[in-house]
Amino acid sequence: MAAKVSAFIGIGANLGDARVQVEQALAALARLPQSRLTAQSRLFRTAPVDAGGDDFINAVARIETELPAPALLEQLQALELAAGRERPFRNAPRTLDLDLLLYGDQVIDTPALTVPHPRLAQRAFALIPLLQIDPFISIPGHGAAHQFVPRVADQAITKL
Ligand code: A4P
Ligand code: MG
Repeated sequence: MAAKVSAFIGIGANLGDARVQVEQALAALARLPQSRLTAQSRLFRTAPVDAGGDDFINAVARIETELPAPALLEQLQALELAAGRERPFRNAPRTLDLDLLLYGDQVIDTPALTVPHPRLAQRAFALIPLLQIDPFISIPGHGAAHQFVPRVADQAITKL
């Protein structure tokens, strides 16, 4: 049996009924193979960062998984597709965006996958829900995640 890894997944949506999309994504994450949903943040309304369109609904989920990171990314992309995600241009409004934020304490740098997510520490919409689940979580290579909060203090985020 493969070792279990604790992985954090960032969920975002700002097209269609974003709140429903995020809630359905949480339910879908709970059904991933070889995985168990062990924590979920509240839902947050956030102003777009480096993106246009409406406000986003964001959340973070923690799963315990036996899936290797590339297989987990494939599962996340299949869920995005099932939610009707289209990619007309980078950072376009999206029905559902699932990002692998952290995969245990692993550092992964391949063409398809960068973990920790390279923009995690700069974005309130990922950092704040992550810290709600685990205030003492570390970002491998960067140290305690909470130290980055003051740097994102200008980004609008409210709890639903
Ligand atoms: N990829 C590499 N590493 C990862 C990873 N750790 N997790 C690759 C997920 N994917 C990863 O992703 C493009 C490619 O990144 C994938 O094919 C995968 O192999 P994408 O989801 O198609 O493109 P994207 O989402 O437009 O780009 P990206 O880089 O995910 O954008 P960001 O940086 O995640 O930003 N503002 C608010 N308020 N809330 C948001 O949720 N999201 C974005 C997206 C911008 N502004 C936002 C929000
Ligand atoms: Mg993405």
